[in-house]
Amino acid sequence: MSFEIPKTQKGVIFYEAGGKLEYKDLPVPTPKPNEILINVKYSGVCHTDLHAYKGDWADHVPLKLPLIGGHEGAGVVVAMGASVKGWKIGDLAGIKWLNGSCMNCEYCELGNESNCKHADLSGYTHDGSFQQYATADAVQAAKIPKGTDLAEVAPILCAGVTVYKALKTAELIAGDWVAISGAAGGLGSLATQYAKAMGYRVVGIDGGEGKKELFEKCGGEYFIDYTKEKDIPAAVVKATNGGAHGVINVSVSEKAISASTEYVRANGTVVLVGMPSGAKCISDVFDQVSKSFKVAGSYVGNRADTRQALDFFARGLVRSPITIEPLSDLPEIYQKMADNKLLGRVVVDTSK
Ligand code: 8ID
Ligand code: ZN
Ligand code: ZN
Repeated sequence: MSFEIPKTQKGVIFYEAGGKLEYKDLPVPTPKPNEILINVKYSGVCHTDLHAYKGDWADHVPLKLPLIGGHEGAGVVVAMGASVKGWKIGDLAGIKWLNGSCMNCEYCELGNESNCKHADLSGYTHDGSFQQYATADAVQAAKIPKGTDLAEVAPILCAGVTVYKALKTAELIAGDWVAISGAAGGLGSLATQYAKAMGYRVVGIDGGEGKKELFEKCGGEYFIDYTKEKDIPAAVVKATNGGAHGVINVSVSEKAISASTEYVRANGTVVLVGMPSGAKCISDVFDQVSKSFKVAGSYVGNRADTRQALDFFARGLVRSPITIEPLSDLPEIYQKMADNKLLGRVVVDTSK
């Protein structure tokens, strides 16, 4: 199998953080010896892409500029560098946030590649999936089974993997209560489904039009609307008869993150996933000691987490709650995301 590769393509690029998002003709990149070239068909739009575009995290990790964002890309391998192993032209491949790492440090050695100091990030330090042709490190690119719907699988590549790993980090057992703060967003709507598939009971916190319906469609059991409920910790403690055994924080709200330390059950785990710019998680020390709960961070997942998260999807245990929009509409999608108006995940079609 071989593909004709054009010299130019469409993509969305910006030249400075928060600057104009330009949908235009861009050169098709050439894969390095260790890279595959993917004809990206669809890409999920993660809130991380909006943080990157706004420069929210630039003090922590410098942003590549100019930048083509996107890190939930699904497409077809159309070319590859000379040292690539394990891929064939025509295979389906996924672009993830972690595009590469040194594979040599103590973190990489143990499979904690996302913690590598030399991590290369798609749509942040490496041009990502908001273009029709993107390069990806052959070791980190995700293998997508033949016949998979590429629009539906796209959000699994970041949102799915991340929440699956975060749920593992909470160390729950079947029957435990897990609270998901931000339950009807891109990560939250998948977290609810993974949690249910893993045997947990889900209480979801979110607010706004249609969020309760989406949460219940995803298998959630008890919904709390943060725009209506005055005392969220009390409401979670009541719904779970003593507090959630685990909390997955996927909201983009500093206040909601700190509140989760008030409704976690004794000996439970608060997992931090959402990263509002400059946020602090405030936990009362007396409460944390006397209730002996943990606060843990969770950052995407490794290659095994990716394979396992994709397997849940392939078996139909989780479905992507997607709306498909043209790539050229990315500025409007970011605006709706910033205004908290999206339900589930938007996936962009790179052909439009
Ligand atoms: O590896 C990681 N740690 C990782 C991976 C991927 C994404 C972290 N993230 C981060 C993103 O950078 C972002 O900060 O997770 C966060 C959520 O990403 P997302 O799910 O892609 O965002 P979204 O679709 O906009 O969903 C956010 C939801 O939070 C709700 C919103 O209504 C929305 O449904 N929410 C907000 I904002 N404030 C809330 C509050 N106070 C709230 N829900 C409950 N209480
Ligand atoms: Zn993401
Ligand atoms: Zn490393």
